[in-house]
Amino acid sequence: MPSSVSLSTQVAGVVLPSCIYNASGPLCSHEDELHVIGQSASGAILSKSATREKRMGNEEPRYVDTGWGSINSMGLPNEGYLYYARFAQQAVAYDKPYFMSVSGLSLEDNVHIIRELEPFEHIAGIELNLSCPNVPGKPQTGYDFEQSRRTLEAVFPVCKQPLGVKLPPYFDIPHFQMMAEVLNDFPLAFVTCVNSIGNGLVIDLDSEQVLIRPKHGFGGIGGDYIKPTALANVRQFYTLLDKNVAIIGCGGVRSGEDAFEHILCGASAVQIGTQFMREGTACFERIAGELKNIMAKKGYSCLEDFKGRLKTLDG
Ligand code: OXC
Repeated sequence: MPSSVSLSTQVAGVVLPSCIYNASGPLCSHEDELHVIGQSASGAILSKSATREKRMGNEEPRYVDTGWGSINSMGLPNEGYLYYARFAQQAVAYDKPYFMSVSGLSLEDNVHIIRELEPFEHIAGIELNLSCPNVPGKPQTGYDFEQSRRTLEAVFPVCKQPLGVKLPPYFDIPHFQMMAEVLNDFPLAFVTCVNSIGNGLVIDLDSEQVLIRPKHGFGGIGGDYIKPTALANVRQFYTLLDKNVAIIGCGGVRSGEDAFEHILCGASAVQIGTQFMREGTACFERIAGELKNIMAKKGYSCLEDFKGRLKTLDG
């Protein structure tokens, strides 16, 4: 592996030794899993999205790998925010930042959780999840621009750590612009693009059945299917947001090539979800090695050499 190539990056004012790390969701709900991420080549440790109270989540089966990607309707199973806040002290043992994902079930819950995180100084940043598609009866905040604004207006005054948001995928140019207008009014440290594409349906032809039990089979789609959508969202927000907001790419990354494309679109770091679930922590080292090889072949020594430099055909 070329040693002159560096994958180090900065998010929320802290250095990540590698720009490749885990997405919130798979294999990051329990302390033992978080330690395994800490011991791996992952550039950071990111927790499962935490709610105010512990949750069991939706009925099983609720996650299926389809080969080309995944469908899930986990429904935010997690240990409650204090569990993940307390882990911050243990994460100090690893030479990488610890980020906590927060997904309160209401605006009040988000304010409460974020206020209570104040004393946990080892949390390098909070990823506020505005986009879980899997809680029955709870719309995705990120698709409601006014509610997104109200949420950010309420949480920023009580937030002591750097704060970023995880967005749902958008599909229409005016929607990118409307969300960017909201986000540019707040001192966000980073924006993660994208959560799963909500409420897809995957069907088994033989049994003529859906694959997962919750919500009559509707669930969030991740993996290969969503890479073009994820790249488009990274590119749009990289272009539209203030330049000091780091964009974190998430969606369809299974190789160094995929990670390279996210960075070319403007990502400062890249999260791995479906492929991490499939391969475990080995994916971080493998993808980092593949990315370094591509960079070395192209003569790039650091992310800044190509980050955001996507070319279009109009000169
Ligand atoms: N996105 C989330 O934000 N959360 C999980 N699934 C998903 O696709 C979940 O827990 O349902």
